[in-house]
Amino acid sequence: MFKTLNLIGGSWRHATDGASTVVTDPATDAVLAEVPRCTAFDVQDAIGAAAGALPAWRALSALDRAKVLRRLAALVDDQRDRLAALITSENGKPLAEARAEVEYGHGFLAWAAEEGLRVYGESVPSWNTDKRISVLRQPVGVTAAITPWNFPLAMLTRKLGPALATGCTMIVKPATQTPLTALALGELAVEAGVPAGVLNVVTGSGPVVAGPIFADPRVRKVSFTGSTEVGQELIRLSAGNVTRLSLELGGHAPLLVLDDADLDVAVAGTLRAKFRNTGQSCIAANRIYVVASRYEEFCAAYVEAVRTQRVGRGDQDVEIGPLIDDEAVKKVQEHVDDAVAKGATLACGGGTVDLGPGHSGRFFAPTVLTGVRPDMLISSEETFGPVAGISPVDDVDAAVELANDSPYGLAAYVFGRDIGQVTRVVERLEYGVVGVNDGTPSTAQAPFGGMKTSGYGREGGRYVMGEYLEIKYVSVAL
Ligand code: TXE
Repeated sequence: MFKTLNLIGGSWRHATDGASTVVTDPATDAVLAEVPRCTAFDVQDAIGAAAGALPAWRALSALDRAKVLRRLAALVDDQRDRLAALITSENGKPLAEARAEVEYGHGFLAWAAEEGLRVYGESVPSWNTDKRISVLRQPVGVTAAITPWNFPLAMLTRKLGPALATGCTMIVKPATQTPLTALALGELAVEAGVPAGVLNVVTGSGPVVAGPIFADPRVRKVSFTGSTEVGQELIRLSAGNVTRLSLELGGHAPLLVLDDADLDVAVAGTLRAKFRNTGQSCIAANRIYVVASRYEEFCAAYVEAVRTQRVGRGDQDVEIGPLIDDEAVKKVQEHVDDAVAKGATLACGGGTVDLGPGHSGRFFAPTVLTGVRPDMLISSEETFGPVAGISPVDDVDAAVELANDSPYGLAAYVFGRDIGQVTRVVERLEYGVVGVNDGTPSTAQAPFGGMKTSGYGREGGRYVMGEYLEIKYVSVAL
């Protein structure tokens, strides 16, 4: 086990009032650890530590910061088995997926370390020949990250890497269900030589942390990944000090299977796009639209593939782990029941699976519903579970129209072979990420983020660096 106390200003601390919360394994209900339930004073201390560490950290050369981040990335890589086991124990995901998350999360640190060396300013030719215009890009300052439980490591490294690379300091608040991975990363950061106060990790309730963060004018930026409702609350809280925000919120990804799609590629891609992380992903394919000419064939092959998915504890050889908590089970069941009541056909699954002693009641059978219509909850709300809803569509235009008919705009998928048709569809989709014959498009080198109520800001690639940089224009009269 890694550290289980809060990291504030380089020291490991209990909450000021001694309060703590128990972290449990969603697969077994076993108690994993107790972590502090931080108070507003702890958060204020963390802000003070981050502000105190800022001048020295931003004054370092980008190369010196890169050296620290490279060491952190190397430590994450060295500790991948321990980290993966920790992710599986607190999140429930199958070990193979936890390992993939560590590799994916490591990528953001490795990428940011090098991208931080390429934060260029600009010299702009002035129309006034007696003036010189230059543009500087400087760290925004103290930042905060509020992260979700579905990818406890990767959702953090994609914020932490660029923040530290650009010369910002950070306060991290992980999800209450999965604080251990964030604390482990804090421990590795200390070992890598991240100076005291540059990274602080506080565990506790969202509102308790958000209050002091948005009330303090020294915190210049907050990066949040989580639900749209909480994102909207953060927008309101950010008004007081006009705190900068990046928001990666909910999604309701459409997946289009076109008339000339390769069946095997479409089935395998849709399986990953829907069931990865037991469907608890903001880019999960929640609406599968198949053109009528391929509908029966696709549904038959897909149901057969879904039936092979093994359900069980993440430390066993399975594809589907438990849902994160009882509330999630309730919501997923409600969505399935609503769809069936409104006329969808249950092709497989449909409810929780009893795996016997030593297992919690949070295992939900991989489920496929066919004949799904827009009035069903599953068509508009994020199910966040292993439930695939498939609908037939007349043609490609109808598919695009339905795909765009959503308040969300995070990810979309297209399966088809005609490059012309696929290109036109991609250009019409109102989504920030599009996978073409690709069910797993996320990677550290590419910008990830959404449109509409899925939020704003981009994480990954060179684009994320701008999220942690201020632009300063300097005019010099000669
Ligand atoms: O998210 P929350 P929850 C979606 C998904 C899921 C639903 C609810 O549909 O079923 O949201 O999940 C912190 N001020 N996504 O309840 O509440 C919280 O402690 C400040 C999509 O877990 O948004 C955690 O650290 N912070 C998503 C983080 O916000 C607050 C991933 C996310 O929790 C807060 C997760 C507050 N008032 C859920 N309230 C994605 N985009 O991948 C909570 N938090």
